[in-house]
Amino acid sequence: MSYVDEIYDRVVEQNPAQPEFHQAVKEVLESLRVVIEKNEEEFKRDALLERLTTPERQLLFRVPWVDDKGQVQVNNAYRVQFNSAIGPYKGGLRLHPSVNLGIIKFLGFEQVFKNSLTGLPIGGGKGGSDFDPKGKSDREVMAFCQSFMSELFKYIGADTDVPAGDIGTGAREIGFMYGQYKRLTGLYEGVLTGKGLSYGGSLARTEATGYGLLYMTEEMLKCNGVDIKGKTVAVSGSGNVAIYAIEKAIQLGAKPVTCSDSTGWVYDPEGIDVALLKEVKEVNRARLTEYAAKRKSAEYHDKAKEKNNQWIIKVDIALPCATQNELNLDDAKALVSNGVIAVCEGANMPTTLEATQYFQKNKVYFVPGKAANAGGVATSALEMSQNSERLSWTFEEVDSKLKNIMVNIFHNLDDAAKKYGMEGDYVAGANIAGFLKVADAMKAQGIV
Ligand code: NDP
Ligand code: 2IT
Repeated sequence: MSYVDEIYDRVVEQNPAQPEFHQAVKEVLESLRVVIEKNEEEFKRDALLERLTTPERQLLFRVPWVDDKGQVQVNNAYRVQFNSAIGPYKGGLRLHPSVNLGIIKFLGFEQVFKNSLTGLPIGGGKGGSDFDPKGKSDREVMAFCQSFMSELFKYIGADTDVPAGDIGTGAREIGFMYGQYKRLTGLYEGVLTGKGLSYGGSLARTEATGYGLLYMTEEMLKCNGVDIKGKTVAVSGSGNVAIYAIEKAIQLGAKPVTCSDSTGWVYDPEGIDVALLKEVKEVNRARLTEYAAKRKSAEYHDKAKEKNNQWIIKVDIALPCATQNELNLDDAKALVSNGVIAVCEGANMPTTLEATQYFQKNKVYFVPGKAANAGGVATSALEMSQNSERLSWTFEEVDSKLKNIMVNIFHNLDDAAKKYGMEGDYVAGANIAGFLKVADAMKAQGIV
């Protein structure tokens, strides 16, 4: 059995009931096969793949907090410090009822390669809890965040591990967590990113993941002779990533016509009204029914009543920006039969392995999340730089650095795919380019 296959079996055996983690490892290992097989003996002797697929440290802790009725609630929380070969652990905190150790491990594993691709000195980590901020009062969210940080603060720091936002963790949650970290440690340091502008946040971090996704999509299409202008776009999700993907798509002359949340989706043939979407989601924290009620051209589809989702709409470009495995083989078939040109992942692993392979077989340009959504963490690293030098850069400065980073990532993965004889396979290109830097740093640092 080859070393790559041996490692995949080992991961499945040692991490039972963690299907998302297995899936993320499988995708990466398949891409790395060509690289590993060239030098299998050395990689095997150094147990490089065992170390790469085993987190350096995994923290599991309970988070007790008191709800508005005086009832004590207890949530499970996690921080997986996956790999620090190229910099301090860096990655978001997810707050969603579906969170478990396997989900956090898949996200942490992906983050290692993503952060490497940015070209910036950040290692990979991820954390979160099964706490659901939806429907909670601000006081309840604060109680949770303070209790969560009362445990987490022992393990993080501006030079060791720097968490940030992810699903369910936005500016409000980061603010409460930052306040508690400062209170407990007395340190005013860049221990979290995605902070508010009044206390060390970076301009353009809010927009960065969505904008970066569009910079990547534009560059990838341009290199394949396609102009993004005038193209129709299906977006899923209506959170931080989706909103700013829609905003930048409009700025680039494309037309986003869908968005979604966990209860329904909207088809708006006139093009999504991004100002209205921000009001509904960012200000009112409401459902998309409110968007549809205020917008004549919008059709609302209730997920509980219909089997279909937004991927049945005929579009040129699909940008899944909600959550993992939200685009399956049937969805891929619908998109391909409607002539989709490109799929770029705003979320982490939103496309199943079968759907990804179907796109690639049908010559759809496909850019995986670890490259396409890297603008968020890259701008987090720019926030860390600004915090270290105690300065803040203008919006234009951060945005232009973000754009350069996304264009560079595309060329790095494109070149890696070509170098290993897989031209146009951006999944392989991203995994290989991300891996090579981490592997080199791990080798140089000895057996640790
Ligand atoms: P938000 O919490 O801001 O938004 C998430 C969106 O996805 C909401 O519209 C939410 O709907 C929907 N959603 C979440 N879970 C599910 C589910 N199980 N089924 C259906 N819909 C769901 O999160 P973000 O926009 O920050 O994150 C979206 C994705 O992008 C995630 O995969 C995240 O890991 C990834 N990402 C985020 C980055 C960032 O900087 N924020 C950076 C890189 C990647 P509802 O409100 O109804 O729950
Ligand atoms: O998945 C991701 O890259 C994020 N949620 C952002 C991480 C970060 O540290 O900004």
